[in-house]
Amino acid sequence: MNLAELNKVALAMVAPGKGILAADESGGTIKKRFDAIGVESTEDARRDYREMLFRTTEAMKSNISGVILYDETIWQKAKDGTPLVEIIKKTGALPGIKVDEGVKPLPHCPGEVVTIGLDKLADRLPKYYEQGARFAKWRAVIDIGKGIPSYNCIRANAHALARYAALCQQAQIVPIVEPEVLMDGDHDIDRCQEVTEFVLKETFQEMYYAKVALEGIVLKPNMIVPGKKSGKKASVDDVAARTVNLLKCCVPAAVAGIAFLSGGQSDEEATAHLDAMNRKGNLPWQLTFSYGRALQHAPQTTWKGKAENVAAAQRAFSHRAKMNGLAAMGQWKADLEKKAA
Ligand code: 5MM
Repeated sequence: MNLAELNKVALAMVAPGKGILAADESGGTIKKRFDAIGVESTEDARRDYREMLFRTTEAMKSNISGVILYDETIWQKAKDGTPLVEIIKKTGALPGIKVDEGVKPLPHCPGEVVTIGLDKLADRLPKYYEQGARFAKWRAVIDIGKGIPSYNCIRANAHALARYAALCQQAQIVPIVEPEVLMDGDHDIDRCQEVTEFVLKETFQEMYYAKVALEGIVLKPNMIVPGKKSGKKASVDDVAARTVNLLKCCVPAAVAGIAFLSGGQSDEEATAHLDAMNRKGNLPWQLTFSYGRALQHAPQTTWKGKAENVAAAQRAFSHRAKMNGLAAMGQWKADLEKKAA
């Protein structure tokens, strides 16, 4: 393992004003997104949609440091035969790959899941590296509900994340470590904070045991927000203060960077929260975005699978990428959204 090189890649992923496009929706998730805009999820439609994003030169060059791809996409070619990874690389962004194989129910823990995919990972990683991937992603899913999460669920997921991260570093690939505490429940913001703290501490402890070099990872955490079904709303300042304070307590300064997931927040909320955190300044790590929905909702609903909407959808993507790029530097202003509208 060349740690200096891993650190260089990890720092490039969180370069000032840039963040990560999470375009790694698995078959079921992309179908859900396409159903919502009336598009049939065929291999060609998925290719056309993703090609459209990767060919959005302004966004890709200025505000996107890397793209997380699904296995299908990393091998796919654009309509003109150019490999999609080459299109990404030409913009200066790094190709990355989702390597987890989704979640399975955790035995004896009703309602809880564990992320799988470790078995053949050591053999798969060099092939992805060969294909151009310089970073990878593994997402653990922790739900909050009555009596959950259990310690068994947190520990099993943290252990898998650590084993994945060590395998990636061994293959000279930067692991994005994503322990996502879902915001879907009816819990309040205090409960989100309590569970996220436990999950982060456990994840870093497991990474310590697995000898993961923190300078060669990017953490992808959730923000501290009340559950969607709680009917409660927290102020932007409260979310930012709680999230930053918690990260300071749980994330060693050696970590190369932090790139948040959006988790189902609205596009503008995800941007405003990131901006407010970066305005606090004086943090040991760069804080940026690794958004899926909060970057893609606007281009998807504009595109609707129609060739005549491509230019407008690319403008919508560029706008969200630019807003989040500004937020990653604490320079976003709400009236920039209104102006664009
Ligand atoms: C883009 O969505 C990713 C893939 O999800 P599935 O494996 O469930 O299809 C997802 O892992 C994503 O990278 C993160 O959860 C962050 O996405 P959001 O939409 O929360 O920013």
